[in-house]
Order: sequence, then C-alpha cells, then structure tokens
Amino acid sequence: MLRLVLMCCSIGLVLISSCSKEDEPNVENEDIFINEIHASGPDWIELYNAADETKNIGGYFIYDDVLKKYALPANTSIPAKGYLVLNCDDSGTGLNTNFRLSSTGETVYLETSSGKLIDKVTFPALRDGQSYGRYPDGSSFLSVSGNTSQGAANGDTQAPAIASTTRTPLVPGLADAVTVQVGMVSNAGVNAVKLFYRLTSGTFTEVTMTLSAGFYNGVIPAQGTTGKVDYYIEASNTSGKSTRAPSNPSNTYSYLLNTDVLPSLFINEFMAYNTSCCPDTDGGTNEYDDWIEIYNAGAQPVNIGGMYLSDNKSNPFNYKIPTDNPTATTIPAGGFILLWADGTPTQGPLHLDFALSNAGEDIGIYYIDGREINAYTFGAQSENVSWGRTLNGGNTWKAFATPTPKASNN
Ligand SMILES: [Ca+2]
Ligand SMILES: [Ca+2]
Ligand SMILES: [Ca+2]
Ligand SMILES: [Ca+2]
Repeated sequence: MLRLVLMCCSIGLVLISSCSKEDEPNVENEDIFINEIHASGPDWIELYNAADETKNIGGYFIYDDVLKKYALPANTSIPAKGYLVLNCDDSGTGLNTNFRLSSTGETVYLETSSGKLIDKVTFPALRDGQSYGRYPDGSSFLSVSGNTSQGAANGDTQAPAIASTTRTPLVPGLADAVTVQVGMVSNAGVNAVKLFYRLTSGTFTEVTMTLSAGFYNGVIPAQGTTGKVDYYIEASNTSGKSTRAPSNPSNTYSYLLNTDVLPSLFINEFMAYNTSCCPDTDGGTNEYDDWIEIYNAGAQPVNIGGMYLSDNKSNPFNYKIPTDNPTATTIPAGGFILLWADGTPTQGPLHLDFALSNAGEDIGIYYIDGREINAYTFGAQSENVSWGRTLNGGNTWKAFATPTPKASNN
C-alpha cells in the first residue's frame, strides 16, 4: 500500500493532480476469489472458482507488492466450484509465488491477465495452523479460523481460533500449581475451551477452562514429583468445530520438573559492540560479532547442550543450545566457552539467534528446565571494549580494553 501511494504520488506530481488512497483501483469481483490464506509455517493462498465452469487463469497476477507481480503459468485452470493452492515460498516458479506472506498480516491482490483487480484481501496476524478465509467459499464474510482447509471447502462456519496461551509460573517447581490462560481471537460462539495435561507419558487429564475477564483459565495441579508435564488446549464452538493449540496434534506444550543442583556457571565476559576486536571466522570471513564468555567454576565439566541463552530475563527459553555436539558445547572444569551472539545459529552450535544491544540489555544462561543459572543486566557499552568479572566468577565487573575471549580475565 505504501508503495502504491508513493507511486501514485510521483505520477500525481507529473500530472499535477491530487493524490489520495482512493487512487488505488477498485476491486471488481469476478468468479475467482482469494479464498483462504495461511501465513505462519508454510505460506499458501487458496483460490476459489465460484463459477459453474472451469476457468483458465493463466497469466493472472497474484502479489503483495505492486512492483513484483507474480504471473500464474499459462493455461493454469481451476475447476467449477473448485480450488487452486499457490505455495508462497519465494521460489517464483509454477504455482510457487515469488513472495512469502507475513505472519503479522498484510494485503494480497489478484488481477486478471489484463490487469483488472478482481480481489484484494487484507489479513491479520495468523498463528501456525490458523487461516483467514471466506465463510462460505467466495462470500464477502472473512474471518480467522482455528483450522485450515487447504484445497477444500471452507464450510459455512470457521473454527474458533486461539490468539494466545500463557502459563504462570513460566518455570514451575514441584510444589507449584500452574495456571494456563488462553485468549481467543473472539469469544463469540465459543462452546468450551479445555486443557489436557499429563505427567511423563501418562494419560491426559481433562480440565474445562473457565472464562474470566475475557480469558479462559485452567489449572494443572502441583505434581510433587520430577518429570515432564505435557499439555495442550482444545476449543470448540457451538457449530461443533474445534481447534487445538499447538496446532499439530503430535505436538504439546511442556515443562520440566527437575531437582538437579544447578551447575556453577557464570556469564563471565562479553562484548556487545565489536567492530575490530576478535573476529568470528566460522562463516568463512572475519565477522566482528558480539560474543559471550561463560566460565565454569565447578570441579566437573558441564555440557550446556539443552540449556538456554537469553537476552531477556522474562523469556528464559529464548534460545536452546543444540544437543547434538557435546564436544563443542562442553565447558571444562575451571574453563571457558565462547558463544557468538550473531543471530546466525547456522554457523555452528556456539552461535546464538540474537545479538547484544550496545545500549545495554540482559544476558542469562538458564538450565534445561528454565531455572536461572546466572544472569546479568548491563548498560551502554564502548566500541571494542569488553565488560567482565574480576576475577573469573567474581562479583565485581569492569571494562577490559584488552578483552580475553575464552581465556581467564586478567
Ligand atoms: Ca479452503
Ligand atoms: Ca551488538
Ligand atoms: Ca558470525
Ligand atoms: Ca575472558
């Protein structure tokens, strides 16, 4: 939309005419509709042919950016009252479009081969397993559904859609009851929201969640023992349709109840503003990335595979260290490990999916169950100067003009 307006404004300057949103062409619906959209996970768009005969839509344009219209292959056909699914994977070949869809929402357009705009759908933020579509097919009634019907009828009614799930506390202990709270996209027509939980591969117990202040709440009682608690949510509406979170029926949410003594690890030194110190060479060239040094003050080696690093104290589960390379992820007793905070986990098991702000933020390492091992909040940082404990594992922090990544702090 922004580009459309900018374009029309630049044309407008030449024509000395006014420019407004109304300069965007009107949609003149014909028989082909953008019928259903999935934008989180594999992105796709389902088209629907409302006509009583097969339509040739070869050369039709689908796009989310007016400067990058994607033309459907010649002689692409869509049967009477039938569907055609376009995979939006950025590959730009055949029925695979040259763009992806934003899970936070955007607008997609459909034009005939002669450039006539015949449909336009602005969809909202969508979670995995949710779609935005027309109920019934080809109608003007669009809504978020908690399930999808790729290449098949949307039906007359959408499934209820779950907007959010939270648990409190986020990192429960053995003696903690856990409150699970569910927000629905809309509470209208919701029949029941249920919580199912189990301890360590046992059978699931069902809890009917109660509506309070707009949210559905259910409680998983304190388990009093170690293990792994799995849980999922099921919501149904008065039309008998239901949805699940997580959307994939083989997945659950889970938390670990664990009594291991936490290892003696410290965030020992870090650099949040690296422009010429200590290059990361794992990508094949010198990259001056942020880094974090961790010190193992214990008498035993510690494998941090399966533990978490985070730059946000309220989200201990931010990034899980891979478990498949224990040689790389084990810190010797009294030794150090260096993690690159470069937002590029593909460069190896010691690369995190976040960087550090040189204006200051949190750094923490958390155990496999989310318990805090060590966390630190820092302020504004200077270029190529590290900030670390003196001595290793000590309580006093200072700036190091000569950083010592993966070596003792002097
Ligand atoms: Ca469908
Ligand atoms: Ca940085
Ligand atoms: Ca890097
Ligand atoms: Ca050091």
